Amino acid sequence: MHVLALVPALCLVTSLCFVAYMHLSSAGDHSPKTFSFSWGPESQNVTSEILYLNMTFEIVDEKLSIIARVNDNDFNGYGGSFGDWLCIVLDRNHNGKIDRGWEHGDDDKPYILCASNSTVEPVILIDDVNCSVPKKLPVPSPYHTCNFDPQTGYTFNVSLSLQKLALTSDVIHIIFCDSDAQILYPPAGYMHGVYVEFSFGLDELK
Ligand SMILES: [Ca+2]
Ligand SMILES: [Ca+2]
Ligand SMILES: [Ca+2]
Repeated sequence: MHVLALVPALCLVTSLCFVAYMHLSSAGDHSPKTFSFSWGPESQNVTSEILYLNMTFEIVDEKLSIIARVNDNDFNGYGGSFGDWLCIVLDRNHNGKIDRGWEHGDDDKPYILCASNSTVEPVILIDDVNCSVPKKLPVPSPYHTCNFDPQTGYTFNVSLSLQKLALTSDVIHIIFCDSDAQILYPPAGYMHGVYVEFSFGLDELK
């Protein structure tokens, strides 16, 4: 049986306004978990409408499957820059938190997932909304594929080896960068998109 619960957004650290997130799950059968986030038009420039970011987590063939849907209104692939991209940061150094900053920002080795199905390494998570990447061309991504529908926006399909990650914490940090968007200047710094950080409930997927 599906259970729909509206969960107070207490575990989020995003500085921007968002409405809430919903957790849609099936009780006790290890089925996918979906978290839905939204931002009003006044708190993002990705779209002139409400921006939705829906994240679905599932374990498939010993891998962590993440499907991210975001209703950006304009495709931007690689073209002299990185275009639009999704950044996923997991606690890969097993210290129970997402590491940021020039000194420790690569400790958790962020994944940069470009709209053009490419990626680039290494990456530093500088702060909540910004990454530093090397000046080199992106390469085909072994982690994800990305599709764009003009009506509904992006769907990122991500697959990561749980064995390699060996996660002891399920905190996750997500940035969506819309390279077409005008920069916003929230207190956390400048940004072309939005970010969230939350726990996705890894144990409940197993
Ligand atoms: Ca846009
Ligand atoms: Ca875009
Ligand atoms: Ca960490």
